[in-house]
Amino acid sequence: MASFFSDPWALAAVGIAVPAVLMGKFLVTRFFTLPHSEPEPSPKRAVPGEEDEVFVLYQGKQSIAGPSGSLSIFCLKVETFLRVAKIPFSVKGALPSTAPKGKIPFAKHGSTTTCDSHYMLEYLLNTFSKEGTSREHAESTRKGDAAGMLGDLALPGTMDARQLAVAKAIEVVIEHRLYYNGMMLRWGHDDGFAKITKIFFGAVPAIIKPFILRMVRRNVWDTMRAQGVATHHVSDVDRREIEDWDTVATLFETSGTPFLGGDAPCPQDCTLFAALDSLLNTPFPSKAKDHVIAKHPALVEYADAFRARFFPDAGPVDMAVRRESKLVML
Ligand SMILES: N[C@@H](CCC(=O)N[C@@H](CS)C(=O)NCC(=O)O)C(=O)O
Repeated sequence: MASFFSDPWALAAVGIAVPAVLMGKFLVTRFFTLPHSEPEPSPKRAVPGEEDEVFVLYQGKQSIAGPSGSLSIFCLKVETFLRVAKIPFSVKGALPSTAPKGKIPFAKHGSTTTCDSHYMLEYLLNTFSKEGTSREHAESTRKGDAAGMLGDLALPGTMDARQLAVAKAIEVVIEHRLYYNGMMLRWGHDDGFAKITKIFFGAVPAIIKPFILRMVRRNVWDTMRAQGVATHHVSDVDRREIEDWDTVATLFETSGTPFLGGDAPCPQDCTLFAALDSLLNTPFPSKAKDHVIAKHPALVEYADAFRARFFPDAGPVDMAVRRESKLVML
């Protein structure tokens, strides 16, 4: 044994072999294996007896009332829904790395965990609305709600098929197209990323900051590449974003009602509000922001009125942030 530790060739061989094996294992896991656990189905409603527990929403620390505004449209969508539906809730800060499925928001309600804003809203509707699957509980606790309503929310069952289809189509445009354009603006381009660095990584110690920044930005870049947006020049991304907002505006304006849900907001109004607030009231200038402000005043008025009604604690819109525009990139 003594001779092994005194033999420089043996030590060098171990010094090379151990990192090589670890690196090989990492590469095989990272690039050649699929996650083998089958995802569990989303819970559809509260466990009986747990409906009265407080619903806890885990989301990013940047809140609509904070200096940088609502940075995650998915988190803001769920918080908006809870406020509109008047469901008691509390909020806790979380990072994607601590989330059960690697993304925020997620939620805990009694012994039940829900991930993904879509399935959270489904769970909340089933648990709390009179029309939901937890009817007995809802009827006993939400007597004050008018028929077809949950708090101030119009339930999907009150909407006609076309109205509901329009609302859902708008949500798809927002979550699967516009969201990624915003991501490119914030994480892909250097000006946006400089702001993201200040907002998210201000507290990271300087010595490890460059590595953390590169690692996280690289991860986000992989997502944007897989989705496709990162393969395009900024001018192409901008043009498509503007087209998408025009589509949303046309569908909204031609509906002839104050909300997608008619006279009251429906679940997809929460998504539309979140996307507009995130576009208009965060410090990330873009051509699409300028375009919406100039060409679609009805959308801007809708977002501002929604904010004033359901987020009075967020205070008035910061017009300096609203006016900050025409970022020149690349
Ligand atoms: N479909 C999900 C999307 C959630 C999502 O993409 N969240 C982002 C923050 S806005 C996230 O956690 N990203 C981390 C990652 O993808 O690694 C939902 O509706 O909740």
